Amino acid sequence: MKKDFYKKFQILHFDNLDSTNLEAVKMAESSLIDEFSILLADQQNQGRGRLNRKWDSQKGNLFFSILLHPKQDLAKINQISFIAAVALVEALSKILDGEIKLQNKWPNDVLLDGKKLAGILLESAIDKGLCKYVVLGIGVNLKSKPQDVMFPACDLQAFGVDLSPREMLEKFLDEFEILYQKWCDFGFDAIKNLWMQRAFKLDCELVVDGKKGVFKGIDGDGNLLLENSGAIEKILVGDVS
Ligand code: BT5
Repeated sequence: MKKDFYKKFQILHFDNLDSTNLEAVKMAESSLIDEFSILLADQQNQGRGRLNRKWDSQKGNLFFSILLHPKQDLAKINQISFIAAVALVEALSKILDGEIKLQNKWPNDVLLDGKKLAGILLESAIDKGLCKYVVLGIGVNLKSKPQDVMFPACDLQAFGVDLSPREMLEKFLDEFEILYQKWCDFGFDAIKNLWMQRAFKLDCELVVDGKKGVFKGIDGDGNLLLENSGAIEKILVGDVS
C-alpha cells in the first residue's frame, strides 16, 4: 500500500481490496485512519452497492472511499451522497463536451447520456444518537462497464475521455472539498438546487419500486417527492426504473 496527500486528503492506495467501503469501516472502527483519509483500490473483489448488491469493479475504473466526521444532526447525514453526486457532476462537466447530458438519478447515481456512469454508497456508524463517522464510497466507470445490470451502464472512455483513476479522483476532490465545506457552513439548500438542476426525469412520470407518479424533486432530507392524483408522497429508499 502507498500513502500520500492530495490537499488535505491522505490517500491510501491499494492494488486490491475486497471493498474500499468495508476496509474503511474496519479501519475507522480501529481508529487507524483520520477524517479525510481516502482508501483507493485498483480493483475490488467484493465491491458493494446499496442493499448488499454487487458493484462490478474491473481494473481501470475508479473505486474509493472517504472517511468523514460530519458534525451535523443524524437526519442530515444522507445529504452527503447528494454533495458527492454534485461534486462528481461538476468535475465531469469540466471534462466532457457540453453536448453530452450529465444527470443525477435519485438517490445516488450519476448518468451520462442516460446511462449509469457512477454509483455512491454512504455508510455510517451511530453511537448514542450521534454520528461516529461516515464512509462515502464512490465507483466511476472510466474504462469499462458491466453488461448485465438493472439499469444500462456506460464508461467515460466511450465518450472520448481517457483518465486514470487517480486523475479522476483528484478532479472529484477539487470540487468535493469546496462543496462539503459549503454544506458544513451553510447547509443543504445550495447543494439541493445544484442537484435538482440536473435531476433525471424531473416533472416526468417515473416508477419507484412499482409506484407510479410524477417526480417533483427532493425535499430537504433528500427524500424523493412523487406526485399522484394531486397528493405528494415522500419516498425514503428505493430504485427508480
Ligand atoms: C450503487 O449501488 O450504485 C453504489 C455503488 C458504490 C460503489 C463504490 S466503489 C467504492 C466503494 N466500495 C464499495 O464496495 N462500494 C463503493 P446501487 O444503487 O445499489 O447499484 C447497484 C447496481 O448497479 C447493481 O445491482 C448493478 O445492477 C448495477 N451495477 C453494478 N456495477 C455497476 C457498474 N460498475 N456500473 C454501473 N452499474 C453497475
